[in-house]
Amino acid sequence: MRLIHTLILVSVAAVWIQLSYGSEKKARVFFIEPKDGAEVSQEFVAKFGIEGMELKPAGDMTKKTGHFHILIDDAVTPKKMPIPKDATHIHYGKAQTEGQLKLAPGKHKLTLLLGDGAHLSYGSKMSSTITVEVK
Ligand SMILES: [Cu+2]
Repeated sequence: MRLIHTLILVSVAAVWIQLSYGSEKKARVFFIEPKDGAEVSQEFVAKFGIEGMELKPAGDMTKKTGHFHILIDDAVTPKKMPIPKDATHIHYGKAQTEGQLKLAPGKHKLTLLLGDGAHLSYGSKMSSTITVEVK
């Protein structure tokens, strides 16, 4: 009887660890639109997706939450570093899940990056980069 109880406890613990570790590991951000390599017009709407973490407006310091940023032709801000606020680093501090972009014709690299309530980068693990061809 005691052995069975121990076995049940161990398997419950194993499932719990797997679930919590699994969700942590799976957290990601991604572009819903446009798709990588897509042709877009100079003004277009980008849509953002997130899994395993939650969106909160800037200023909200709840753990494992944040807001989106779009980096235009720029490198991912290193983890825990402040994401600059300039023409190539756009903040979606109201927890928006889409934004209108205006780009010059040609090839552009767009990086979606999650930052916390204080605009500190979650690093490359919480980023996603695509290339678009602006007509
Ligand atoms: Cu920000």
